[in-house]
Amino acid sequence: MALQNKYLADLLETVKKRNPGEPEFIQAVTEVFTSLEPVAEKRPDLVEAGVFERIVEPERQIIFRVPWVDDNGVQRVNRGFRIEFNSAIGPYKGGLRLHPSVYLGIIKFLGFEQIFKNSLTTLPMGGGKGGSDFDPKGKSDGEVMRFCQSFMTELSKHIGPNTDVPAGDIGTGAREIGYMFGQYKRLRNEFTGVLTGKGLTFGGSLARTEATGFGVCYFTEEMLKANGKSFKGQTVVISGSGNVAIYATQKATELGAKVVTMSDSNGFIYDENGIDLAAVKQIKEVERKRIKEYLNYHPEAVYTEGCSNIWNTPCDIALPCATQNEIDGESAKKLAANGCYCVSEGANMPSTPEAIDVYFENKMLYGPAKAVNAGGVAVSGLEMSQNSERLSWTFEDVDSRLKNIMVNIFKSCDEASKEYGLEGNYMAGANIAGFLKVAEAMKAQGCV
Ligand code: NDP
Ligand code: 2IT
Repeated sequence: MALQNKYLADLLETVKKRNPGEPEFIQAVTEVFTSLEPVAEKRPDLVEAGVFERIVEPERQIIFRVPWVDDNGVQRVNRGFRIEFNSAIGPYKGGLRLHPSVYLGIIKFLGFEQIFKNSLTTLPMGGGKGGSDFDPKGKSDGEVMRFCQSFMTELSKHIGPNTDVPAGDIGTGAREIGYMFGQYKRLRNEFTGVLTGKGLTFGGSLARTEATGFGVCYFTEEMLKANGKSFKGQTVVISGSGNVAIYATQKATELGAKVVTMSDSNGFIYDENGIDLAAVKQIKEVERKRIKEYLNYHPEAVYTEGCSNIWNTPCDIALPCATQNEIDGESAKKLAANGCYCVSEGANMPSTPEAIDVYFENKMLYGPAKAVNAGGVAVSGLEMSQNSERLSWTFEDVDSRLKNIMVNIFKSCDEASKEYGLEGNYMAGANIAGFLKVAEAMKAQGCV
């Protein structure tokens, strides 16, 4: 649907012209602008302060060469990125994605989303994102280490505990963060909380590993509760089998649901008895193998090659936890036709605009990524606090703060949706609530 507000429609055209060949970034801006139309009408002061123009332009974009030597002595070159998008409410904060599909448009969409997500957490964090087109899959530990050291050699010039604090994302887990932290410490001769998602022996926070997936379920449970439902007894389809998917599966199961699928980029497994998470953890976290291996543990389960048919699986609730645009309009229609009444997003922007239209047409409960998956960065914020005071909190303490934050994020989305006459549209609620805090800060700080 075209934008009705002329000011935002014209600005979107400018954004499209200024950022050619970046469809994911344009998709993210279009969605946010669609939600912000009533805000632009109601708040001419923010229009006058140039907040909309400034918020779509990254404060700084860093692109750099990452040379490294593979195990055969061959020189390799990847491209590194860090987009420092917005520092109105705190130091730039956001993950690093290592995946062959990474290019400027992916990092910019993720950095843009991160601004609003971080604002929703209520913690003082600006928005940023980075990464590289390096593919950790099939690389030895030594190769991953040499890549991470080279990547950090350049990145270290731009980040710092009060400037920009990266973390994990697709392809970047505890191993990669450890290598990067070691290199930063060596280069700068300082031990600071410059990265989050660190190992527990050197400043990491308990519950950071679980945070995104647990947070997905805390938000979703709250959304279900507000609509007279709960996870109890529900059949859940989860995509992905990485950090977010694994801990979403664990928490959904603890809350009484039966999770019947998980996937990787090759295909998906269906286990009608409910996923055996110990087997998945062994395959993915320990052995770094493919999800197909699940059949070695459970021959009665079914493996299907390819990812998209996962959305044909009948379910009550779908939690996409793999990657952007993994649910298109057709997949969304299949979900709806098979009785799915709730889609809540663990991955960043997993639904295409057409899929989102289908959710609304079918009156499904829709939890948007920037609210639903904010638990990861929220606990990153708590890791920063612990590093600053040189203390570590217990698992229970961090987990209960996480839960509290997720409950409040749902509340903010719900209230903003009601205030703007869009009750039940949590996408609009998340975009509006996330935007307003950043916008007020940008206005107060003047034209910077
Ligand atoms: P991981 O690297 O741990 O896992 C990613 C999972 O998604 C893997 O199963 C992977 O399969 C699959 N996947 C990745 N890319 C594709 C693709 N192009 N097509 C199909 N499947 C794919 O990453 P995370 O679990 O950390 O991240 C998952 C999502 O959650 C991402 O969108 C990320 O941005 C988002 N997110 C992550 C947070 C975090 O704290 N880690 C916080 C908030 C959001 P394969 O192994 O075959 O590549
Ligand atoms: O998308 C995300 O929010 C993340 N990958 C986590 C970012 C962080 O800084 O913990």
